[in-house]
Amino acid sequence: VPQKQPYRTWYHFQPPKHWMNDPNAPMYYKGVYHFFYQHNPHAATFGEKMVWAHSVSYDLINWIHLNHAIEPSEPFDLNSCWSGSATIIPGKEQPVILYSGIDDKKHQVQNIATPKNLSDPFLREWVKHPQNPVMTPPIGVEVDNFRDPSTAWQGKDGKWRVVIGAQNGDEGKVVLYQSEDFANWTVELNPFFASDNTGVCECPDFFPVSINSTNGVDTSVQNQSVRHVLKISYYRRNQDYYFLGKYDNGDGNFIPDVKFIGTSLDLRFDYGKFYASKSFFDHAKSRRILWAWVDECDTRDHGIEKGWAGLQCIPRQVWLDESGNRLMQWPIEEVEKLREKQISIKGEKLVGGSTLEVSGITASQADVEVLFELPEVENAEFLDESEVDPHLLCSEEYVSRSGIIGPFGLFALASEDQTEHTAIFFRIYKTSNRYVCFMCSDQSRSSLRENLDKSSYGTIFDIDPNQKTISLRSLIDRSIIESFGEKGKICITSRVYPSLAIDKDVHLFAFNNGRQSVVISELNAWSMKHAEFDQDQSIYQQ
Ligand code: DQQ
Repeated sequence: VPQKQPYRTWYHFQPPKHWMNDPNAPMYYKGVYHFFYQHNPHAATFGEKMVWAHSVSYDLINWIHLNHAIEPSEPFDLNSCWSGSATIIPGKEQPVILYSGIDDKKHQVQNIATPKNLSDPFLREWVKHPQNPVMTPPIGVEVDNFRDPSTAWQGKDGKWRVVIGAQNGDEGKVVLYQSEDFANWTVELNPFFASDNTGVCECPDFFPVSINSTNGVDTSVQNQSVRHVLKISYYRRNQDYYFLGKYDNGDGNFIPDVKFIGTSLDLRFDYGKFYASKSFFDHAKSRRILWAWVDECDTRDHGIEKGWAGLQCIPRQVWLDESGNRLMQWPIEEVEKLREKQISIKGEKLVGGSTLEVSGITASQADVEVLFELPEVENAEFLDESEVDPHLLCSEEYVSRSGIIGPFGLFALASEDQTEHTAIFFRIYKTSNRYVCFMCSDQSRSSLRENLDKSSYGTIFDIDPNQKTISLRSLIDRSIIESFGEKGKICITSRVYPSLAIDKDVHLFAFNNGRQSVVISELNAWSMKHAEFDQDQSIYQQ
């Protein structure tokens, strides 16, 4: 792995080297957080013999890497150990992993693995169940599109249920299995969820959220004070979507509030680079926590050259907002332990066309929170939504082109003269019947380097006609920026590879390209320290 590593992160989870993709079986067990992930131990590219790598932590920020937990070894997983989830069996207090195997016939089957030694606090060794595979592709599902078992939940009837991602022709499916003993599973013939011409549903996640608390609830909770979330990774769109709805295992099915429509109005955890996400219930702190794979936006060859590929987002707490119609996310509070050297700016006016440098922190690894005061929103420019695709409004020419209220926000990972910068910004419009705000992350000027994916991300959300402020938080870490608008109502994660804005040459600016002034009511920024990544002494050299 080359010495010069301008893009490796200081505080985001990544393996010592080579390729990482999906989060697998994240869980909390007896005081230890476990994180497993899809890993190619031989190269910085997705491989033919994927393994489950394994790390443990006491705070979800500092990690100890262990030996791989599950590797191809049997006819039912000889050609790879693909994604899956953990379920803590009550009573026995034993974690059980369900994972997808690519078997010796290249079919996708579901297997069980359990800890070899429950008194090992790190659960270093896992053994495969003698009855594997416990699920093989059912009728109506393609044998190479049947994968990614979720965490299981127990219905009021005591039976276990689990959902699996699948495809049948153009139809994406989420298939439901049931079991009395967690070893013998039977398929439900009608799909738990289906969506036309979306392609395969990957990494389904199904969990309850409380309607009157930001606390998480255990996966099996079913009562009047929860709603349910079904999340799906759509392979064809390379994006994660979620549906809120009603579920009662009595009548068996999940009834989503709305259907998938394929526009920016669909609900997504994150409107940027964010895939294969998976949640778990952290009962130590009563939190629902979400992990997601953040892939690279540079070329395969550059991944090979730099010797690694793939990050995870900072784990996020997830809860239902007051409206009950969307989820909120926020970086776990533990990440704030890395903050040092705080600077504050208060009551600073940003007139149209101005930028203000946020100096005094290491802008290459930073945590910045801003509260912007808005001018009267009825002065906003008019938007005819029927005329323009919201995504276009986040594209390059809109950042430079001034509006009335916005674009305003941050230039992150910026070079001193701003020839390189990633713009994270808001822009307010009024439409025929309401006021809306765009939140965008525009990577088009993030780097002078070529052959990078510099597409812009963004989405639109309603605001109150007398809205006075808008907040933004960005976690900046050398080649990843995770942005949270309106306290986590809208999240956008981006990957950038600056050629000038590296380490001490990185700057951070607040900017306002709108004709109307906005005020930085309060801005707090911190340098972020390294998180600790150690190797367990029992690890064999890969
Ligand atoms: N990645 C895994 C699959 C899953 C896909 C293989 C999603 O199990 O469907 O690494 O990124």
